[in-house]
Amino acid sequence: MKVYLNYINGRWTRSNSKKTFTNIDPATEKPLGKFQASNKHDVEHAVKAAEKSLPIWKETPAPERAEYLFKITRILKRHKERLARIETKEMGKVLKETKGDVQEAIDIFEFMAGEGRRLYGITTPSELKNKFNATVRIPLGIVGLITPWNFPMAIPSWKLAPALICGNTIIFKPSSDTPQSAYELIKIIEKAKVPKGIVNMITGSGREVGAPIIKHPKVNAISFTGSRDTGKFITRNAGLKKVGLELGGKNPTIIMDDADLKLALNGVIWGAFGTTGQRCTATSRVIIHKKVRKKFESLLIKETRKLKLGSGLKRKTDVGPLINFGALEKVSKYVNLGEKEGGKVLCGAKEASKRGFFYEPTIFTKVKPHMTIAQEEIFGPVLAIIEAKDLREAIKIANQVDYGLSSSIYTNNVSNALKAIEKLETGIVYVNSPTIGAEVHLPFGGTKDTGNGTREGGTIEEFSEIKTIYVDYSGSLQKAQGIE
Ligand code: TXE
Repeated sequence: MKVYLNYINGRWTRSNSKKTFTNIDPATEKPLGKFQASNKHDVEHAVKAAEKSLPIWKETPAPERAEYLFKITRILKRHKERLARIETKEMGKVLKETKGDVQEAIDIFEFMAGEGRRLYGITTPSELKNKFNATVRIPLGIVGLITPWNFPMAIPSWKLAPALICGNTIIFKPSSDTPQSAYELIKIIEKAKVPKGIVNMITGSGREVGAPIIKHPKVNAISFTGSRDTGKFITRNAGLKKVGLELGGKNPTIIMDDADLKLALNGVIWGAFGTTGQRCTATSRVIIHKKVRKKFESLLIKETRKLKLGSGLKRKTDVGPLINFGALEKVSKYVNLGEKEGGKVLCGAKEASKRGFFYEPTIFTKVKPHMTIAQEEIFGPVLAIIEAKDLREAIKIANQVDYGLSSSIYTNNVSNALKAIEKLETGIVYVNSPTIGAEVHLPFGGTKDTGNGTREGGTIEEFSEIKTIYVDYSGSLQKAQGIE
């Protein structure tokens, strides 16, 4: 079986631990390759490389840094089909979705390459004569990127591209469920001839690799996407580092009695069961006006039963497997809990195959807002339907969760739409489309427990800071605030 290596200081390197772990295909449970089970010594090695290359990269003009990003974009485009197949094999989601995942990587590298000729600061008048005031963007230094498995190429790219264009050097730790996608991405960065030491990748566990990155005194910032528990661990252990967190959601779709139900139906199916429900923006709650609940449910059951489970590599498959056995157990546990707490199963609620981590798309009705399946992130193909008597109540229910990532409303009434836009407490609101479907050039992130207020995507905020500049050309000592 192929053994994959770490990428440190421009060289493919074995871990100091001499240990490996095995990457598994979730559809077949077959091994795909062995990856380095790295440790804190590898992190140390990578930090040294990142430290050494930082002055060089920082001083490279941003438009020149951008040329590398354009190159990465071009190579990604050429390899899109191949990369999508690799992703599907190790992560499970269907090919059309992994193609979208690679496309997202292409888009963000292209967008951030353009940023190389912007990186805007501001100029503003001074309160004094003969004085010039401005701001410029500066890099943070060494940044640690820790990523999950559900968008194996898009999420790392969402972090790598802005971190690179802003002039940072990088220690990247991908999820151990999708190390091959990360490996392929780094191969492309190597092919684009990004100078050595600027991007370093180390595979391994959260405890052995993630934690040492988070705690390392020379790492200046952490950008993390993953579970709320790990997010909290980072907050407790990162000291004064700048930290960006994206920690998931419990995303509602509100369906009003004036909505186009066919449109809502397609949106809910895609939002709830696309990526087997394993998106931070997945639709996990439908909050529906009581007048249309029954009709919508019968349409939804019919369509959901038509979904074909199977290998994501097969053209006819709609829903792939869950990521691993732990996820399968977690989903089963929540479904049992949902039934115990009084939810009524409309379809699904069982494992779907002896081999592979398949679980049938599952719909609960008669769900009350306080129930566990209406509150906690399940991260699987499980949808809870909650009835509401009007828009006010629907919005109240929508907001009654700890998370605040994404929400959507289906309505043909413009006042309903605008009220929802105003009142929904999420970082992203969709009107007449599902809770998923972010575009890379818009800010992405959420309120409340979804994170710590940072945004990713079309913004460089997370990966740069601001230097404020005052130039006094009066030739005399001028004091601000009118001090004589
Ligand atoms: O996440 P973890 P997992 C949620 C979702 C899912 C659950 C568990 O509910 O079911 O999290 O998924 C690294 N120090 N989301 O176990 O553990 C880890 O190695 C440093 C939502 O995959 O948070 C991996 O690289 N790093 C989510 C990354 O953190 C640590 C996407 C994520 O792993 C670490 C994924 C530690 N102590 C899961 N522990 C979203 N927001 O979309 C783990 N890691």
